[in-house]
Amino acid sequence: MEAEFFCKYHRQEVGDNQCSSTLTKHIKAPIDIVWSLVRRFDEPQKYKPFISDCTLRGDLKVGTLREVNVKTGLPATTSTERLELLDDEQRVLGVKIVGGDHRLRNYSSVITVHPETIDGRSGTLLVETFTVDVPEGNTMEETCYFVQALINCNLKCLAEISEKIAA
Ligand code: A9S
Repeated sequence: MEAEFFCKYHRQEVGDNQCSSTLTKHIKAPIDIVWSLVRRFDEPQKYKPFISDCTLRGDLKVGTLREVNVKTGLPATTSTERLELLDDEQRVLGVKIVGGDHRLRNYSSVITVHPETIDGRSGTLLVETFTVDVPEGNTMEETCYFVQALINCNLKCLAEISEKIAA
């Protein structure tokens, strides 16, 4: 991936009391399968294991909000999220969390997907960067660890589902 592409989409302004991290996932499935799942802002439950369902207010365009219902057992029940960017050419998805009964304030995420060859087969490199406020009473490390663990679960499920479709 070119450096300017990375800087354009994955370099986020990080405030003093925020944490930010970039995670990657190598998926043994063609990019079109992976992107077809990632781009569905209206159905995050397709691959996110903690989401039970989602209601979209409007259609798939910048500014549209979704109401996400979270499965029981997590420190949240709902999350309101805004579609910031959906580019099918560059395969970029940008989402901001704007509400909900959780503790992730000013959460912003960008996902980009890139074609690559894995074991001589067409695969996908997924890159996800997030930035979020460190909640009162938590450390930067705790916050980063918590969010990275959740995203890694999402990406593990995304890879499993994509690889099953590709098989
Ligand atoms: O959904 C994502 O892409 C990433 C995260 C970190 C979502 C987290 C979450 O949905 C829970 C899983 C419910 C955890 C929200 C918004 C808050 C949480 O506390």
